[in-house]
Amino acid sequence: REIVFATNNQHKLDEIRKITGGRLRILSLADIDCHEEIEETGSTLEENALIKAGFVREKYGYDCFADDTGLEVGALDGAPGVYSSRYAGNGCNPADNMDKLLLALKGAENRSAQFRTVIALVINGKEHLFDGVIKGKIIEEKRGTTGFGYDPIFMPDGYDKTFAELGNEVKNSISHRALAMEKLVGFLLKN
Ligand code: ITT
Repeated sequence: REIVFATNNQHKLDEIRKITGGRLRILSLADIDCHEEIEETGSTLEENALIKAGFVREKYGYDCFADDTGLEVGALDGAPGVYSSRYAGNGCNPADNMDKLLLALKGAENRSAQFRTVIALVINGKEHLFDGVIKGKIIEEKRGTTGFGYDPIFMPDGYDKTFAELGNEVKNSISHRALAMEKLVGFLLKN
């Protein structure tokens, strides 16, 4: 089975392809000659995931899914959440985002956080949502080099290493994205 994954994030594409293995053929936006930025104007992960998948369905005619992910920090009432990619400002890089978060949590006792991924699937004229959550904590400095985004400061519960230290194989077997993706693959293989 073939389906388009609407993302401009190469790391997400790599992870999704590893998670699905041989079960689905994942086409990228480049594969369908879509080189547009899709504006994320929603105020929830669900809305943004639906905007991205719906855009490709409407403009390019492909069945499609999209992933919107946020890091939700307990002591910050769930921030940065849907704003995770621009926490330190539009066009900022992951290091800026992590520095801002470490500063916001300086001296904080409650360092609990979770990654949440929402996957929206638009297929046969219908929309479906799948989600995945992993709980953990924000450590006090960056550690590790694998993965992307906030991985160097996020330590999943039950581990004493960050996602960026655990490596791709471990991350892809327990992550928010893997949990949401397993639901999507299960749905597609059943329907
Ligand atoms: P899209 O094209 O798919 O929208 P994006 O990078 O803009 O790609 P999001 O809107 O979902 O993705 O933004 C979420 C931000 O959270 C993203 O910029 C990353 O820095 C971070 N992020 C997402 N998934 C992550 C993961 O698995 N580990 C660490 N950080 C992650």
